[in-house]
Amino acid sequence: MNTKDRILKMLTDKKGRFVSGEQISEELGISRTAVWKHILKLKEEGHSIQSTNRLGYQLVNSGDIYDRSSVLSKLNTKILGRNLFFFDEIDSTNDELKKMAADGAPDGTVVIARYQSAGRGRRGRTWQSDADAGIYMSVLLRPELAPDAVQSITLAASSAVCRALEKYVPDRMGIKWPNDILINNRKVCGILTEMTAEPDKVQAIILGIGLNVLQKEDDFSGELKETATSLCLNTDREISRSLLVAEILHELEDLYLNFIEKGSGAKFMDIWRSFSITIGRDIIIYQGDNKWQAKALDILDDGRLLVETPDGMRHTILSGEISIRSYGG
Ligand code: BT5
Repeated sequence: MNTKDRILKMLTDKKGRFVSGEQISEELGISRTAVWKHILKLKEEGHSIQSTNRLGYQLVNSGDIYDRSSVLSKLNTKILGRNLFFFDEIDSTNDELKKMAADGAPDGTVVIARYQSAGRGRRGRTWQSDADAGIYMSVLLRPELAPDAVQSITLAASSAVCRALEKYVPDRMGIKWPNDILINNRKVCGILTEMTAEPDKVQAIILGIGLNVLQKEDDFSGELKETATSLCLNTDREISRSLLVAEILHELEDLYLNFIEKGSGAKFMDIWRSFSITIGRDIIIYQGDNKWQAKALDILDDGRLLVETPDGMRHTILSGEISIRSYGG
């Protein structure tokens, strides 16, 4: 294989993701200028290669291009994503959007990044946000709601993501309370909802969605090797991240506007329940240092989980972590 073909092979192996000029030059023992010349030749030959100074080169077909214009070209929402910011790199899309919200950004503003250097989960945990592997997106909502309605918005978000993903993964996908979307019991998506509010009124809800899309098994490190998965590891369908973003925003807008107009979350609660892998299961609940067993009976409209302990007592839980004892059983 000549050098040019080896470059094409490297790009093909990583299709849909960027390979840096530095990596190619090191692996093939050629200068970065030489890499660039070979890339030009490949483009002349008709290969569709996207290049950016910072990230390098990426083999694409038109569906794979992931940037602001490609998302906008697929968007069919009225509000969500109409004010759209797209970053190559950012600390956390939630943090960026929080600043924009404080500066008066409108309802429906969306921030997307290809890479997050400080992606966050709940309670100070980290969200692994490899460059160009996933969707890292935050949505600003400014509903006329009381602060305690925020948990409902989180349920609307997980329902919307499931609706967008179900054609890629028709079965084996489900929601673990409150917000983890799992495929075959491995986490593919996490949602981080944050809020600023006055005592009786929400000012801004920042809904952060982290979705693993193009990661291969080797891309996950540490505990995630056992616990995480990506969409492409579970589907044979072509995936376009810009289309997925547009689909998620479309589903979310549908559920959000329905919630606001009707004053009821019945629509997304039905969807949430249909995707739930929590209801009906024996679970372990972790709250602070305490850990207890129960059976999950239902989810209430405000997002609390209704459980029954072995002594027959019923309780509701507003927050915490659970693990499912009888998953798949
Ligand atoms: C979440 O937290 O699941 C919410 C994650 C939200 C991430 C998005 S990305 C866009 C926006 N900007 C941000 O900075 N954040 C949001 P939690 O339930 O606390 O789960 C965190 C745990 O999930 C970690 O402690 C790991 O165990 C696991 N984890 C981390 N990265 C993961 C990944 N890429 N895939 C699957 N699991 C992951």
